[in-house]
Amino acid sequence: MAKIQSTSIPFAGCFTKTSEILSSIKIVFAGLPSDSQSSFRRGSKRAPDRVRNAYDGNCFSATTESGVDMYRMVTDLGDFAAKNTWDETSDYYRKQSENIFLSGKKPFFVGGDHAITMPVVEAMAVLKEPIHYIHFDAHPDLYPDYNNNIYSHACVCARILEMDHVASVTQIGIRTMNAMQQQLADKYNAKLRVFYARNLLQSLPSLAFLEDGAPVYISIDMDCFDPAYAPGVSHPVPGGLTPRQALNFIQDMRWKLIGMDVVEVNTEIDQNNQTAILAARLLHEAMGYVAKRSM
Ligand SMILES: [Mn+2]
Repeated sequence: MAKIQSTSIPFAGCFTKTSEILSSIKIVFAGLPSDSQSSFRRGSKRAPDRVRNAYDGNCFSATTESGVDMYRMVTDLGDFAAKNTWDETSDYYRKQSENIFLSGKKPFFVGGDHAITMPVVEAMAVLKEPIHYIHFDAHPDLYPDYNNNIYSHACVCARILEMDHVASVTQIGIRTMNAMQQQLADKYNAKLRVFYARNLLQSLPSLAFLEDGAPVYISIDMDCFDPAYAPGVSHPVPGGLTPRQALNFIQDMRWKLIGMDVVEVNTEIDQNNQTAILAARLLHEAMGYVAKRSM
């Protein structure tokens, strides 16, 4: 019997670590494995490596759905290990992100819990232009604080709305709005748009208010999807989006994508790497979008 190939090819063969071609590569990948700000279950800190290896090149092609060959097009920077406290971790993630943005590279991150998005978005102030933040999530993450923690993963959008360089916040897939979070949504109604999952039965909104070429950062909490498609999340909420809707949204974008993260893949409760593979698939498609626009 022939020997079965057992070594995985990380991320469908899109990754490289070769330093001599680093300068020509504008797309970078990094893991932000911190789950200390998760309010309920932990378990997203092992997601970066799971996402790398579950999206195995023995099974998946480096060419995206929309036909962009990403073979060895992405530099894998490895994981930025969490520090002892969230303050230190946040500071570290902000500085690493600032360096990436200042060097003109487009980062694609895998968390970690959703808190990792706060320092990354904060870092975009170095770009000296207003940026637009798109937040895929079941949850509005609009608590002023959660259990006295203002940097909880339940406060991500509350903190991002406070940032002056963020021109708009758009939430897609929401299905857990409550009175306390609605109060904050009302306060920021000039800056915030909320699209509820119950109204998103077909294509996702094209966001006509965002001009062609506008600088956009996308954060995808995997619990935006219906738990049928993404069982490996800490807070599964029935009635969510489909992978098809999100992939089409990415393919049909009209903006300058300056970076993206995928967060809240909980490897402890994922099933057959279904959630990790979907996370990789979304990143792959968005990387292809960036590569195509810069060709
Ligand atoms: Mn969420």
